[in-house]
Amino acid sequence: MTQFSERLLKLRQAHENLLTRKNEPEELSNGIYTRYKYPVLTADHAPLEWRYDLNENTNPFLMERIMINAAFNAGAIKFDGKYVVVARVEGADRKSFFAVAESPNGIDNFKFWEKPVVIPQLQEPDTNVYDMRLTAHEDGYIYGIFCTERKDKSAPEGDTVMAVANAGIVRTKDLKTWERLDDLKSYSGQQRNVVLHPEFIDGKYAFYTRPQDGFIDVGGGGGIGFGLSDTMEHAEVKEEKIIDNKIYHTIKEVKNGMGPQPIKTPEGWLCLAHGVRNTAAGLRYVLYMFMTALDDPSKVIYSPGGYFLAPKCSERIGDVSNVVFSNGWIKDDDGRILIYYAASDTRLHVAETSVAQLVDYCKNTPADNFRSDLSVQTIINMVEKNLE
Ligand code: M1P
Repeated sequence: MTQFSERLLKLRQAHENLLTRKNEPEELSNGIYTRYKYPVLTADHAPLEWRYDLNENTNPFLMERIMINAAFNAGAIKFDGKYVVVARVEGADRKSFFAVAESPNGIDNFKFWEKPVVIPQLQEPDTNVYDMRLTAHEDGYIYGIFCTERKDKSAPEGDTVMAVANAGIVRTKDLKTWERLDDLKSYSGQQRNVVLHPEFIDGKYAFYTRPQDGFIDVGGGGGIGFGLSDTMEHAEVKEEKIIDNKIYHTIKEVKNGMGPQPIKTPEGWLCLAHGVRNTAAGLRYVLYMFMTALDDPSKVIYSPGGYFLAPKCSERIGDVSNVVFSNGWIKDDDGRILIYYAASDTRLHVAETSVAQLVDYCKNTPADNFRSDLSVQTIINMVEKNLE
């Protein structure tokens, strides 16, 4: 056996072991959801064929020719009985792209499809694309709303950082061929974290938005907005109503953004979002939840206080540390919900819960009263109830 074949065998074995590793639930959960021990997707899950030239003549050292840096923020959908995620994969060249991975059970054995997703380009190409939210809309299409980033044309000469973010839109019926539609047109600066609601509202397409003044800073904008569009082919949101604002001294003090497409329950729409606050060590991203009215998804009916899920242990460390971010979850017919959340812009994890647990969480978690003395009172109320 040549050195090349020996190395290839080892690489294939290690890859197979990683892909087929059984995941394990944490022993004692918080009762709200159960985390699983191993990430479901990492950079190392990328197929060897993406990374190595497997021809001994042209790659005698069997070097990695294309390095993959991370696999994280993934949209998710149950498709043909499989648990499917469309992950944000980032190469060593810093470019993100989308790739589909599927699993038979949603908690392990995720395997990328043969090739990454091809996103057709508009007249002005995307420089970078990321964070796709998947919505199976009642119009029959699966839509992917993602962030498209391009250099800011108004940047002063020599500024190599200024960028503009907007919502790109694709649709598909098979997750293989994606039709590109016009980017979302809105009138409130830049957009990131845009999500399509799965049902028509007043006969129109409904979008959750996140208006922002700058690329990183939301500035005077921010909050989760809600707006309607007549079409998807030329989506345009003329008015955005802020339905969940950023608030001083909370987990969403700096900014927030919708996570995945909301999940319908008999008691309202379950919404998962991320909130960002500042610390001496930089921004901290956590997940939080709220519920909106069944007949009016722009009306928040339950708003549990504080975070729902925050970075823990190894999740805290990565390319952008102290971040959890979710843009995908899947509801099974029996009410089980799998939440796909990424840790520190590096790897993708899963947590398991159910509709019943999340509705209970939203209805019965005390709301934020915005002051320490009132938080103390909330605890005392609970203690007194327990002493009764
Ligand atoms: O780095 C943390 C996250 O930052 C952005 O989210 P937001 O627009 O809310 O600040 C996105 O780039 C996201 O992909 C990333 O995980």
